[in-house]
Amino acid sequence: MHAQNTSCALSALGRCWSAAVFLISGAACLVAWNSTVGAADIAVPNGSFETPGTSFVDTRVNSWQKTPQPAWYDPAAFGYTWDQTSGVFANTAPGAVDHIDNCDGNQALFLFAFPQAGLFQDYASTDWSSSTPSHAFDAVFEVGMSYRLTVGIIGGPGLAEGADLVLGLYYRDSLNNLVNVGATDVRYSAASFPNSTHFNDYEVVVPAVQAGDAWAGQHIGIQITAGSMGNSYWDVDNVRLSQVPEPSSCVLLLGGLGGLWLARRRFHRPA
Ligand SMILES: [Ca+2]
Repeated sequence: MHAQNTSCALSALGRCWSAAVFLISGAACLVAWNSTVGAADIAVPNGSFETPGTSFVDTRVNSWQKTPQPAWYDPAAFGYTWDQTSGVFANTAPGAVDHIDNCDGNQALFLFAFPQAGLFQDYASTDWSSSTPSHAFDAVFEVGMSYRLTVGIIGGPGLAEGADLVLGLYYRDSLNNLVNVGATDVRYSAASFPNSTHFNDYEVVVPAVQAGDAWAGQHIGIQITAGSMGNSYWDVDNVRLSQVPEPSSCVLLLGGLGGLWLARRRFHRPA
């Protein structure tokens, strides 16, 4: 009788211990989850195209590297050097007919709608000021994190219907190719861009990085590239990048502990 009571007491203690582990783990997960959500913005150097400062336009764009001139492009035929296909510009004064009403800061980027015209930035990229990478943008794709790129876009007046602009998050493979992990094709229509004075946000979302992904631990790259001939230009501003911890690891842990707890209860339940 005494031995049976002792056994019952130990069984009850075991159930309490399992419940305590489950609850403590759950609480720890929730604390960790809440403490990280919303606190993971990644700074993008010159993501708002505020430098170099200009009162009109400047084809130099700090911190961003321009795509190389493609073989098909003939500056004489188009009347612009390849370098002139993108640059920073100053917003006009409030009240002006072409004033952008939600420009972040005072400047933004213009990009001609010429195929392959664009800019990119990663750990190994350069800008107009030096051929040596500054390594200022050093974020990497961390396992268990998902990534969100948000960019303000304006389609310029007269852009051809269907002209596109590609936003991408990439890594460099072993051959130094820029390989998109996620991309969004922004396609112009008069309906989706009813004016050229207000930025619309577009996003690229990369789901939680897995340990086996080729980009796990690799430096993050951002690219903004015109996809087709559009007979006009795009404006770009306020490039934002954030990382969000994948909650499924906590959910899986809680699910696993909950399963163990239930199994243990069933094991000790009298027949
Ligand atoms: Ca800006």
